[in-house]
Amino acid sequence: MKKKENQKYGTIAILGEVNVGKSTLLNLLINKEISIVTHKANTTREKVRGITSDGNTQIVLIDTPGLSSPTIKTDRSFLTQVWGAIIEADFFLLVIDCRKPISRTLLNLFNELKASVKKLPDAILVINKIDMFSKEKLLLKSKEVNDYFSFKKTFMISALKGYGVSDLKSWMYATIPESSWGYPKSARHDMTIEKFLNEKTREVILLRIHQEVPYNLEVDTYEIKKLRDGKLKVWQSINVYNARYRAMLIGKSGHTIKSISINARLNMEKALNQKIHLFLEVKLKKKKSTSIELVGESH
Ligand SMILES: Nc1nc2c(ncn2[C@@H]2O[C@H](COP(=O)(O)OP(=O)(O)OP(=O)(O)O)[C@@H](O)[C@H]2O)c(=O)[nH]1
Ligand SMILES: [Mg+2]
Repeated sequence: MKKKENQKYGTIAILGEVNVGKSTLLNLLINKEISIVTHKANTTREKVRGITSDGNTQIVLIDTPGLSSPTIKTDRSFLTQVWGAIIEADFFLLVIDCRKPISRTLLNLFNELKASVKKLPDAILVINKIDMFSKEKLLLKSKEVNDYFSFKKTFMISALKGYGVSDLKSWMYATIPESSWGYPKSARHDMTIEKFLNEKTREVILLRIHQEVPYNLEVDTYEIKKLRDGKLKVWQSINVYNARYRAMLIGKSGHTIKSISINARLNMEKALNQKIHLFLEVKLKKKKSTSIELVGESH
């Protein structure tokens, strides 16, 4: 894209432990639900880029998979994705849940950041979920975390209720460097339509199905057809590697898959603002090593 006068453009990575509200914050900052949110840990599996443009400034926010405790064996690619996002960013937001004590996972992260030989972008601490915590304790929390790692700035917010987010937004817009934009003004994310639709279905599965099943499947949109009347026909498969998981997803008399399909379609219609015909099936695929062996559910 041609360099334009006075344009500001930058990238901000959002990282932190699982379930702290990273995706909720991304959606709030770009004012669109592009990254799926559930009460379960490890909802985000791959980096998601959200884009917001306002006035002369365009910001790319990268949502990353949450870091989890060493007792949870997650895919190594999660870590690679988090570091990739840090390296590519102009600064990064470390989001923490104000109610949680500082964990070994965070201490490990601080040590790795300090030991990095690469020059890293400035770190901003975002203390989230302040709607669930007392004001007095928040100041102590901020001091405690800043004693471990020196953050350039600290914000206290509730991504769910929107508290404190306008301060964070103003700071971001003021801090983004001068540079020409990377995307057209209308761009809101960089996902393909297929990936976007896959995630809408995965969100419903995470909410509907428990235990390890949602972590051991992939949703694949393998065909999309646009009809003359503007409706979209979408064919998706949920690929699983274990016959037991297939049976759980289908449910008695196909009850479960039917309900997943209806809710996924409604989500898609809401997000895209158009009518959709969804054809959803569960496919049993050949064995693949699982990426998550133990997953903690937290609220
Ligand atoms: N009370 C409260 N809940 C919040 C807040 N922000 C997020 N949540 C809730 O926390 C849960 C996790 O939110 P996510 O945005 O999916 O968290 P995440 O950090 O992206 O999680 P992973 O993708 O699993 O790493 C959801 O149930 C959110 O509604 C907040 O400010 N206050
Ligand atoms: Mg997430």
